[in-house]
Amino acid sequence: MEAFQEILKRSKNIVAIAGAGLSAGSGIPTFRGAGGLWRKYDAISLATPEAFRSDPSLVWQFYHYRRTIAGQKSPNAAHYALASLSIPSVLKRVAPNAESFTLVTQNIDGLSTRAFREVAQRHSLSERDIDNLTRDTIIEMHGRLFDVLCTDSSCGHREHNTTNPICPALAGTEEITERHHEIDEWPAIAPLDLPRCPKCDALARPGVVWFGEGIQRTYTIDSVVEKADLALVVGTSSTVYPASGYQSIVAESGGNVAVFNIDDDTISSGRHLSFIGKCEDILPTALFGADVPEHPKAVKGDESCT
Ligand code: BJW
Ligand code: ZN
Repeated sequence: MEAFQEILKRSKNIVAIAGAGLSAGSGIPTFRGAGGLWRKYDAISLATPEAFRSDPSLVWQFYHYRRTIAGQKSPNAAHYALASLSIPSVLKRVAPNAESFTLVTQNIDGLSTRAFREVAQRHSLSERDIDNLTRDTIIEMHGRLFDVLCTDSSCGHREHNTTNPICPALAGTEEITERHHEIDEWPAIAPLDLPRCPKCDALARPGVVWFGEGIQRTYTIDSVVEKADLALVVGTSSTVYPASGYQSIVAESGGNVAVFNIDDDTISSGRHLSFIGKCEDILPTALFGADVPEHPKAVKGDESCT
């Protein structure tokens, strides 16, 4: 902990690379661990563009289920700790030499952005500053669960839509998805009854990044990772490219890497600090020592899900 805090004090450009473990403490399932989504559901049938082209009904049911879970959850102490670093005055306090902090999250649940908005409002930031800081300091590289995207590339309309259910035909299907992990047990919904683009009425799709698709804001991420001299790797198995490579890029350019994970298997070899345990328990103290900012709404550990 002391070594980490010394590193933090001299770091100039800090990047946090986050994965599903960041939201586990909020009760959102991870992908690969015990109870993970890819242990129950077949990723190739549900999280690829080919799957959506061949059966949009199945894919929409899976994402409706995920939207229903995420919509009921709240940020935890690890989300708030990272969110606080996006506030320039707080960053200066914990890392006096820091010129930048960026969170690159693989998570699509929107909890990091929600935590940041709450923290920023408590610091009395204007809505304009909140929007600018959100754009500059939080990158949701695998898209957003509550974004909806038109499938007609000549339209390309994307919008944020938190309505649940997003269309009447999906109402109640979350219970079938929860109970039946085999997709052949799920109902068939006609494409015309699935979400449609509000601009051109073409079929709409979830605004997330599936296997084989390019990630969001690649060039920005590359420049953030290339200049970083400290990477905080929080709750990711580091198995999915390109996020899996970011910590090595930082280490190879002489930067420091600190890993926060419940499992030491995910920690790659090489020079790094490791904090083994739940990030929602460890990260706030690692960053703020005895001065952890209060976050009255943070989810408590007993709601966690790994
Ligand atoms: C805790 C905790 C607590 C638990 N505290 N810790 C062959 C070789 C190499 C690469 C490829 C390949 N074939 C294809 C590829 C590329 C592919 C890829 O990497 N596949 C691998 C699986 C092999 N990548 C892509 O396709 C990406 N695009 C791309 O690369 O474009 C160019 C390209 C295309 C094709 C070929 C080559 C290049 C896009 C990836 C999109 C990933 N999409 C998903 C779904 C998004 C939408 C959705 O959510 O449904 O993103 S998959 C899923 O995995 C999701 C996650 O963001 C992502 C990463 O998982 P994450 O977050 O690490 O979760 P877990 O569950 O794996 O780990 C959780 C961790 O938390 C664990 O370590 C726990 O121990 C820990 N933990 N509780 C701290 N409380
Ligand atoms: Zn459209």
